[in-house]
Amino acid sequence: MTDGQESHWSRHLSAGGSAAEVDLSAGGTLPAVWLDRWSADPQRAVVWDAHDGWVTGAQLAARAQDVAERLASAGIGAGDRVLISGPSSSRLVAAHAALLAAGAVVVPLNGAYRAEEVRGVVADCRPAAALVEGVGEPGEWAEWIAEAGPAVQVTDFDAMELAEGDGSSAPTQRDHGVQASERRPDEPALIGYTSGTTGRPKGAVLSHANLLASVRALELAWHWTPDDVLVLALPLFHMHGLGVGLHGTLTVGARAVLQPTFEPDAVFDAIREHQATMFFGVPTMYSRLVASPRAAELSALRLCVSGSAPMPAELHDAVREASGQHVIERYGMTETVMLVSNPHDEPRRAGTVGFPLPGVEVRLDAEEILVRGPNVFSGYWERPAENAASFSDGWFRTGDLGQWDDGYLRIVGRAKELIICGGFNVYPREVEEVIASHPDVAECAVGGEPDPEWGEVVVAYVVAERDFAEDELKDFVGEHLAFYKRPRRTYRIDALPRNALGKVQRQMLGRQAKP
Ligand code: MCA
Ligand code: AMP
Repeated sequence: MTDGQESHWSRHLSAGGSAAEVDLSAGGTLPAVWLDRWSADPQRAVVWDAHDGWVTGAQLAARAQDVAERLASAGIGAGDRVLISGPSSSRLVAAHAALLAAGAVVVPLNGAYRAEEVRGVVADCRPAAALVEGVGEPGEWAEWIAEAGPAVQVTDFDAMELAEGDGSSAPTQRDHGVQASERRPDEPALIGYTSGTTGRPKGAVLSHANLLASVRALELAWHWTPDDVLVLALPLFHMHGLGVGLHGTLTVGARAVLQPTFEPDAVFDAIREHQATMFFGVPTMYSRLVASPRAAELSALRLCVSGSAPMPAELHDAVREASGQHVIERYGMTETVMLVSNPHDEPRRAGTVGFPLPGVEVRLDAEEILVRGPNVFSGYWERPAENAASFSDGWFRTGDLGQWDDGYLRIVGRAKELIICGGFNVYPREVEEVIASHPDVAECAVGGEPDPEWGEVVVAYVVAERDFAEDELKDFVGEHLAFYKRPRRTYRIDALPRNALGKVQRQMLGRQAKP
């Protein structure tokens, strides 16, 4: 950590210590901390969902114990990958806790994934089981999973009618609080998939220590306490909702109101009914909240945090004018969980993502942001070549470009080919491969166009013998990939702009487009 970075946190941590003295590993692992909390204060409400209302620590622990026993009978234990996907619910939370306590490596998947995306992940990480519900049409996911991994046991969070294992690798059935205490911080805990620049899914392997360090840093930076109530309308299959919102809540011993979809009115109702104190969202959510006649109700919160995509300065201003809230913008990645945040106590600067979080070191290499710290993953699952390219002397190359602005980090662009639409990441290559498979497309390229509501939207440039109806390629892509990867517009062009080496020059694409 540079001197400047460390002295910032020395001034801001309520403990008054230097960042180097802060124990980001306190408690050992997430499941150990959670189960300790649930047994110490069993009647305390922890998460709320519309089906079950407030669920206590004792109830979560009992459900997690049930899942853990079924996992054990099925022979699933330490190191086994297990897919999990479904709308946010307390049952999903209990299943997630059970998996972590059992030492399984959780692989959260977006429920909007289509066949090719699901099969790609299954083929890559070879899971032992999949806990999925409320995703796709009935039976679709089971079929897709079976196509790529015939031995994978597919079930839902509660039924858990997993086949009996052969006993050879079955962990003994015992209290999963004991199991949780056996987890080592350096064991893998979670694999977060990203499509990557090659179009092939790649899984970022995060250890228990990585996940814990990140939430401990946020606990300090955002003064997160057991008194906080978070309205959590982000999906629990990406790092923002899961690694920040849920893990933070459970680790700190706070409470969360889970909402399986984002509806501004439901957010305002939750703030009122549950005396919520915090909201975390992507910029698109803030633009919808601020457009509501109820926007002033955000003023009841003590903290609003935005991330996953850049928040425009005008949106910061609009939220402030409507509600008095000065949103904390922060920056993170699946591979690192959270890295940098605007401060709690000092001025928050719109257009910047703030200071490196406690324990995190950030440096710039020709504008590329490089990071190091206890929260940073150790590599992608079985990708030695990509791992070698992703790290330089132990520093992870984020592919994002930044500049320092009086100690605050400003993100000024991306070196990687990534489009962020409504907080969801889209890698052009993956979409291009699908569009190129259309029989009437000779060549294509995919890019991002600025958009006031979504930040960026996906657009397609095609070389073809005929025109395409407005939604034709959008619908075609939607048959193969999740909804947010569909191009919103299609431009027919004469030829893709290429450089002398034949590489498509994406920055030239917009200029080629015909109206
Ligand atoms: C919905 N649609 C989208 C998106 N969301 N299209 C592109 N990109 C999107 N993000 C489509 C719908 O299918 C529909 O299409 C049309 O847009 C209108 O949908 P609408 O009902 O308005 O959308 P919604 O269901 O209200 O969803 C908007 C949303 C959602 C709530 C903002 O996109 C969302 O949950 N985003 C958060 C993603 C997230 O969690 N990212 C964190 C990644 P049609 O009309 O054709 O049917 S983790 C990360 O990035 C790192 C770690 C970090 O720093 O946080
Ligand atoms: P993901 O791969 O889904 O974890 O997305 C991580 C990427 O989201 C980062 O590499 C950034 O490009 C982007 N990102 C996250 N937070 C911000 C932010 N506050 N401002 C700009 N970009 C962000």
